[in-house]
Amino acid sequence: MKIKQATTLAHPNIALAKYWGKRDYGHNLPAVPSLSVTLAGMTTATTVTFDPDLKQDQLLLGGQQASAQATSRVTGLLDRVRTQSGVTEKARVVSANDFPTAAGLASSASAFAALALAASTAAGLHLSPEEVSNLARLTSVSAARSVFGGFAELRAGWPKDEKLSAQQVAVPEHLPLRIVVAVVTEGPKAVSSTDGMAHTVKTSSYYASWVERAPGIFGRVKRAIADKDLEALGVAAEESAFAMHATSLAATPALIYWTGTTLDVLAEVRRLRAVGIGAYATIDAGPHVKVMCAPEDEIEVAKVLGAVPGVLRTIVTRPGPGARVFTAAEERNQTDSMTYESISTAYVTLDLDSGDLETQSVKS
Ligand code: 2P0
Repeated sequence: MKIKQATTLAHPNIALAKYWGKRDYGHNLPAVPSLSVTLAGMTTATTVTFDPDLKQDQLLLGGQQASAQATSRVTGLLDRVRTQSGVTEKARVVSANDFPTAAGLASSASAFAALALAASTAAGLHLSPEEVSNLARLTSVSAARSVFGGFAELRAGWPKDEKLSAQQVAVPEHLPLRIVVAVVTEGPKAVSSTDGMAHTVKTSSYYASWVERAPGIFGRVKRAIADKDLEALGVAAEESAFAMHATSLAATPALIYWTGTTLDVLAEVRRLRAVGIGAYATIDAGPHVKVMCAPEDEIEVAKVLGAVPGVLRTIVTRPGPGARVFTAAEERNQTDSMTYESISTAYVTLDLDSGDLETQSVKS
């Protein structure tokens, strides 16, 4: 009997035009369009095995049994795959990140993009990338974008939408771009993205204005990418991030994802611009600052940000590939993100090492 198993790789993404807030039509639909860049160099690897001996779905994250809450989110996606494929077995899901879990940079985006592709492949479904993206989105909106490499957009949802998938707008090589991540805290954030945006939708008096303004900013981000215009992209991406955080700050009680170090890094980014270096900041639902710049400025930007008191370290990333089924031969050819050896090591350590489950699935 053929074993129903697949292993996949996926990367986190950073939204340049942010998604924040869901429609209330059901189906986990975003209220605003978003556009992101999928990152090379940080990888989630996930294996799904449908096993007739299992009584319930099992989830191992970073080598440890996951919480009931995390497992139930995964079961939601697996149930959709079982319904569509006719597979009835429960599944064992083993997932690990090759980036430090304690950095608070792990992402539900790479986790659910990898899971959607692995589960559907293991079940024998031959889904298109758009179908995988839709499957991932139903569990985590940002994951829809990580199915695609380079730059990917996801439009806002509308009342009749049951299916909604991201699509690629440009390949990774389209725009020479570096993103320097200034890591400012360890560990998971206090309020998850899902809870934070629900609270914002419910209580923020600025939410309506965010929903009205976001499509215009999205349009400018998209145009700047098409034009390969880093300055226009950076300015629009900063506006998107600040508008998203403004709507959260206006929630009751206020939702504040920043720390003092976040503001210190933002001041440094402005100082860099004042001396002629094209550096632009974006911040997700957490305190870390992600700074876009041209490849020739990455060393200087990383040096300056790394010297800000409170910054624990910097990580330099660039646009990377989308989710894909893991094959040893494919990985040996890959030079930019990660090596076959390092992924193999991640696998070997899965059963032996322990890791913090919750931080693995929390988006920074
Ligand atoms: C984004 N974020 O566009 C925005 C910017 C965080 C800030 O998408 O509830 O994990 O699973 O759909 O996708 C994080 O939220 O939330 C997110 P759910 P998700 O990347």
